Amino acid sequence: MLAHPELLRILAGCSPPFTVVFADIGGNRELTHVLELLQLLSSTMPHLRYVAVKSEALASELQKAPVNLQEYIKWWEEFCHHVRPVKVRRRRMQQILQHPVRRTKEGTEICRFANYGTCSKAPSECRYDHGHCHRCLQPGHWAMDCEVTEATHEKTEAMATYSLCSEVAEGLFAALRAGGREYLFLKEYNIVIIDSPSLGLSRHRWIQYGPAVIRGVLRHLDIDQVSVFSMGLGSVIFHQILAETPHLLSHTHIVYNQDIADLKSFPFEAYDVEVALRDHDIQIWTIYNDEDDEDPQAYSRHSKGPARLSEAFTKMQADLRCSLSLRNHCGTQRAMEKIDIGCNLAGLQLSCCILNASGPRTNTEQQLMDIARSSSGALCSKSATLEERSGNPQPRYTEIQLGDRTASINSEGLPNKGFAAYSDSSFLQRLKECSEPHGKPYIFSISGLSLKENLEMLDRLAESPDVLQHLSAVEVNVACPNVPGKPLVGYDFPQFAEVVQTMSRHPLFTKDCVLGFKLPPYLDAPLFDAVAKMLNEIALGRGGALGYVVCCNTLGSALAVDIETETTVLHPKGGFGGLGGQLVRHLALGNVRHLRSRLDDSIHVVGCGGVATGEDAFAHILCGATAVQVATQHRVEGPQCFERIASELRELMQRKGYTQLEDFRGKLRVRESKL
Ligand code: RRO
Repeated sequence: MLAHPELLRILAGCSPPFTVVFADIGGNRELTHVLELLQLLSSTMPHLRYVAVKSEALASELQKAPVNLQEYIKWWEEFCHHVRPVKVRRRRMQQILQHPVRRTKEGTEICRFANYGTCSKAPSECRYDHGHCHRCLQPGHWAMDCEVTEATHEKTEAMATYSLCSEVAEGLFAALRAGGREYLFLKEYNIVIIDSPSLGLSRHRWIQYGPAVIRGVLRHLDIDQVSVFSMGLGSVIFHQILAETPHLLSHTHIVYNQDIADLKSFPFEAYDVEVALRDHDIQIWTIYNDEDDEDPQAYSRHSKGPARLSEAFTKMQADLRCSLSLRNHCGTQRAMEKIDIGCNLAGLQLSCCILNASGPRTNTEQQLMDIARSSSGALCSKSATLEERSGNPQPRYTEIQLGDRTASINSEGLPNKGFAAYSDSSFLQRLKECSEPHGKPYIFSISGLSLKENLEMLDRLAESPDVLQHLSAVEVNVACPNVPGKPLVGYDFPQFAEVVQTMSRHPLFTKDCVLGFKLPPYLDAPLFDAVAKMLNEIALGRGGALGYVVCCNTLGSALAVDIETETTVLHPKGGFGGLGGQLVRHLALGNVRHLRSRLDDSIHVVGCGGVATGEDAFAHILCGATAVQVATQHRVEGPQCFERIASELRELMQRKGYTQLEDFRGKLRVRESKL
């Protein structure tokens, strides 16, 4: 410390300032050194309240000190005066090394020993140049006699905290001291070269004090944050700063040919670096440039030092890569992986409870392939009729934008490729292959124009084992509001009951093939009662094979009006169509809740209506849904919506501490106030 008081000055620049110091020197130090140290401490650290110092000599002198405070102070002053501190001389080597390496125009290194002291070698024996001044690089004199040295000598002395080498840096520093920070930008210099004489070329000292030196310089120059380009061992100093004081670093840094050389251990905690990267939005570009050289000292990323650093960082990145996609929270990824959003839908195992609804983007082979490849938990086809249908005339679909959400009105009129297309075994095989590695249940939606037509389709399926092997469920749509001349079966109770009773007894429905019904939205409690009663009777009384109901299809008789043209927006059926998306979200939630509370447990409820986010899916499940179908949002966003909604659901569950859907399914709490 006495030999390098500048280090203490750097420490003195810390904020908040030190108030207590323990001077860990040898207890047998000479009294003069101890006093010098105390004086140095009190002159550099004005905020010190307490200094503990090990010194046998001082302890024995203090035995003689008076007890009275006034007398003690006087005694101490005389004592200090009496024991004069002896200035510690810098060793010559250190004096020499405080000067940076400089070369003649021809590129020979100039001897610093000859220039600033004496060189033990004769000029002819010394491998360095003895003929030029180290300061002005002119021949004929040495730096000790150089005019430039004379002129700058005082300045160098005055900059005891650190010295800056090179003329650019000196000019820069002078400008800074004169308050001209703009100089940096005007001259396009933004480089401070720190050449601390006391650290010299010692790797170990640089590692030990380098970060403090750099922090001291930054504070002195009033620089809040820096981007770093570091090389070799400098990268270790950078990592130290990163681990200890990441707030000093801006977002992007370059590490070139990093090396920890022969250091036995890392002078920083790899864990702290990882935390700093994560919490401070910092990225590091690591560049390796192996030197193509036979010299064993030549840089190679495979040599021990670089390899050790790189290994530590590769491990870190593995965690960071996961966390980046999840908003930079390491550990979140692992926690998210533990969250299970799979479900058992009436015996069908779904790895994800979010799936597509029959309707949008389910008509063509390509559209179904896209869903197979997506994160949708199952694959549901467009409602099929026996024969192919082209549907109603265009325009038959419109969207209503409500902020960042979308509602829709459609009057498609059941366009579909026909029963055969969706039950072609080779097509189903291709779908299965697209859904690998885990595969997903295939739900065949049918919407025959009569009960007879529906039964005909069931019969054909039952007769085709090569189709059945791919089939997980048949979802009977009794709720299409758009087929001209065909009122909704789901609103025509006697007919609806007959359809359900007849179809649920069909031999197709065994444990390998589940029967579902897609219901229209109901708007009044007695209707829910009636529907639930009818479905429960089948499920309980007759041992029918009823697996689930979807709540709910679009709300019919919606009308989109064009104010400008004063016409209907849609052309078919007088402009009326089925309302879906955001505008039926709450109606769908109500239907899910109403039916869940009335239906036998063996009949599952699938929520459908206005699901555009993970929160929407969560709400459906909270109301009792086993799984959730997406229709309008699938049409708007495409099949990538399933992955997004699923991950939003996971995030929401993680935030709430849920790990599986059972943790909150159907657990909506009803708030009631007493009068
Ligand atoms: O095709 C349609 O017009 C249609 C059907 Br099948 C349906 O079930 N629900 C709907 O809103 N549109």
